[in-house]
Order: sequence, then structure tokens, then C-alpha cells
Amino acid sequence: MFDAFTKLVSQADAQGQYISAEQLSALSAMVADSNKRMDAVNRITSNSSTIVANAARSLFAEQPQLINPGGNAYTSRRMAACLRDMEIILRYVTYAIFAGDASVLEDRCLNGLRETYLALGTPGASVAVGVEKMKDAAIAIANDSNGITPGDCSSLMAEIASYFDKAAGAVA
Ligand code: PEB
Repeated sequence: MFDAFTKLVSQADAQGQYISAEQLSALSAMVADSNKRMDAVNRITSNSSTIVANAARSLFAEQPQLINPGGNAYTSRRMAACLRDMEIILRYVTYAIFAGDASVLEDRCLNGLRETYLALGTPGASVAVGVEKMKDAAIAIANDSNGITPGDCSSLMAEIASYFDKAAGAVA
């Protein structure tokens, strides 16, 4: 598991090189913007139940076969497993945002997940739709400029979107 710093150290070490000036300036830009990052993590974390519940509701409205008899979220046991899966994925995305690196998400959540869903007969494409819905909700919440000092959060939001896209792409 890496963060933005240890990832660079590992890459530099693999090549037997010092950290370059460009790498230092990229890291220093990240540090300068870290309050935005912490705020985004905090906002997504404290709204996680809403993000998961609304994304699931919207997924089931679009794909009602999932909650009809025989569907993959039919019976409360499967519904609970589905909501739990979405919560797990969202939690790992928040870790990736915090670390500024996707490796925790990849190694501890996405690795083997497609195969798990194949073995369970759970439709990965539907999970991916749910993840994309969480992305939209999370970014709307993290990027809400009401009540905060306005600033440019576009690159952070793009980074956050990329973690959700990675998760969706890993199971679709
Ligand atoms: C992944 N999900 C399920 C299982 C596992 C995971 C390992 C099997 C064991 C169990 O039921 O608990 N676990 C989960 C995860 C990590 C992990 C992400 C990462 C660290 O450890 N059903 C739907 C939707 C979708 C869904 C499309 C969006 O209709 C999910 C939610 N996951 C779903 C369902 C099951 C499941 C299990 C329904 C239960 C399947 C079954 O038992 O029939």
C-alpha cells in the first residue's frame, strides 16, 4: 500500500534515482492543497450512508430486475450484501483520496473482485453502475462551494472521479 510519497520513493528506488525536481514540485503542490483533500474526505465520509442509499435506490429504480424475485438483490440478505459492498467500495475510495494514491483501493478491494462477482453470479456491470452513481453523489457533495472559501478544486475532483472510475472499471 502506497501513498503519493511512498509511491514516488518506490519508483525512484526501482530506478536507483533521487527524487526529481518535477516530482518534488508535484508533491509540494499536493501538500499545498491538502486542506481541500482532507475536506473532501471528511465530506464524503460524513455523508457516506446517504451516498450509498441514494445510489442504490437509483440503481434499483433503473434495474428493477435486481430486486424482483430471483434478482441479485432480492431477499434482505442479498440486499444487505449489496449495500455493504457499495459501502466497502466507497470506504476504499475515501482511503485512496486521503492517500492520494489508488494502491490501497486496488490491492485491498478491487483485486479479484471481478472474479468474486463472476463466481457469485452477481452482475458486475450493475455494481459498476452503482459505483458511478456514488461518484456523482460524492463529487456533488465534495465540490459544493456553499459555505467554504472558494478555490479551484478541479484537479482534486478529477482525481476523486478517477478512483470511482477505476472501481467501476474493475467490475464492469
Ligand atoms: C465482495 N460481495 C459478496 C461476497 C463478497 C463480496 C466476498 C460474498 C460473501 C458475502 O456474501 O459476504 N467483500 C465484498 C467486497 C470486498 C469484500 C467489495 C472488498 C474488500 O471483502 N447485488 C446486486 C447488486 C450488487 C450486489 C448489483 C451493488 O444485485 C452485490 C450491489 N454482493 C452482492 C450480493 C451478494 C454479494 C456478496 C447480492 C450476495 C450474493 C449471494 O450470496 O447470492
